[in-house]
Amino acid sequence: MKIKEIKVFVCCPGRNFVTVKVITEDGTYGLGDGTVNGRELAVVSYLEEHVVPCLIGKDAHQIEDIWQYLYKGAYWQNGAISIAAISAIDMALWDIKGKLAKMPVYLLLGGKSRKGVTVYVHANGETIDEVIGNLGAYIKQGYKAVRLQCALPNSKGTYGTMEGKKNYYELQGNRPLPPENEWSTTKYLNFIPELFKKAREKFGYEIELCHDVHSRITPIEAARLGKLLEPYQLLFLEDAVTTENQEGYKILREQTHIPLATGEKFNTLWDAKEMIQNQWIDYVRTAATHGGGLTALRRLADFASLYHVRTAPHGAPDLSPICLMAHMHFNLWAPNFGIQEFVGFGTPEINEVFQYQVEMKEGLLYMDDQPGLGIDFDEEAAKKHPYKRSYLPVNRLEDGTLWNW
Ligand code: GCO
Ligand code: MG
Repeated sequence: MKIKEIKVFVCCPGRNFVTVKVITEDGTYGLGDGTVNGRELAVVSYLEEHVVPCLIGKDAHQIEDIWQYLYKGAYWQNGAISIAAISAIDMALWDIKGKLAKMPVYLLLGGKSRKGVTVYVHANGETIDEVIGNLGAYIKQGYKAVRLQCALPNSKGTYGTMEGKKNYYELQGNRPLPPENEWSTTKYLNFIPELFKKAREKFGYEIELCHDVHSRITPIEAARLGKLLEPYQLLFLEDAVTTENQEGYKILREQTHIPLATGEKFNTLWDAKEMIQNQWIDYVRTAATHGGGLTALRRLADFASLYHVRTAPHGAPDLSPICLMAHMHFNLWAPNFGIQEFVGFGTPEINEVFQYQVEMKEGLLYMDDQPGLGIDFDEEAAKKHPYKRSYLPVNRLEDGTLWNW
């Protein structure tokens, strides 16, 4: 089944998304997400200039060969932009394969390992009381796992909080230049354990809790945080330390028994190889959009399963609903699936552009069985929301030193 045309879209229904549509000679089409937050047009250009011309006329069924062709064949294997482009094509090809086979993609992966997909949602806030209030509301709705993030008192912007805005999706759109946040590790380490103490005092130990450090501290500081948080029995502590140096997780692992998660920025299995095979982490959080699509995630999950590492795919607002749907299939299949990050059902603008059906019951997400990934993209609706240049914030220490955001 020959590939006839590939269209690349970038739209901003509240935030920017890069969408790929691969169309075959019989008119069947598949969709993929290639969004790299703050660098969207680099992926568009990589696809349009360097990928699309090579794929016209190729057999859409040969997913593995196309993956290798775009990865090994480029010579420049790695990198966030090129992998996002490969990921988008890969998702679209699985979507096509499912549609042609008249089967949901999870059946092609090997079938269901579970009835639904357990998710964790985000309770954010400007104060501990606000976070606890939001946590209570999620528990009432039936969620079984919640990530807690709280603004540091007297700080200029804290990751994961809403800066007083209501809509978490909008927050990451429309920033024509990078805003600047401020960071103090001392303030953070002194403050954050109180959040979890209060959460456990109020809601007990049945609700699963997690927290994202966003790679701002060193291994030994993270070890201290891990110890401080141990009494509150987190499901996991995410991105305690940057991952360029995988050995950082060894130090952390030796000091604390808090479960560790990382991987949202991994582009290949090799980025995670040492941490997984040494069992320094418990959850690998790589997303289909940033880790090479379903073809690569499948391989990552199988490798991780040898070492008791579970999958917990990244599901931030900058991953489009196409990625969410790809994850639904992956999560239903992966025997070592752990949990899916979930930021909710999308705004009316997002849902006007992307049509998909997921439903939450008692903390698990379900979808209807549809051929392929089960999502559609409305090109006309997307045109109403043109791309807006937008950046993630940058972070500085109180003395002005540039820090990880
Ligand atoms: C998460 C992530 C996100 C990232 C975002 C960057 O755990 O959900 O850390 O919030 O910051 O995806 O684009
Ligand atoms: Mg994260």
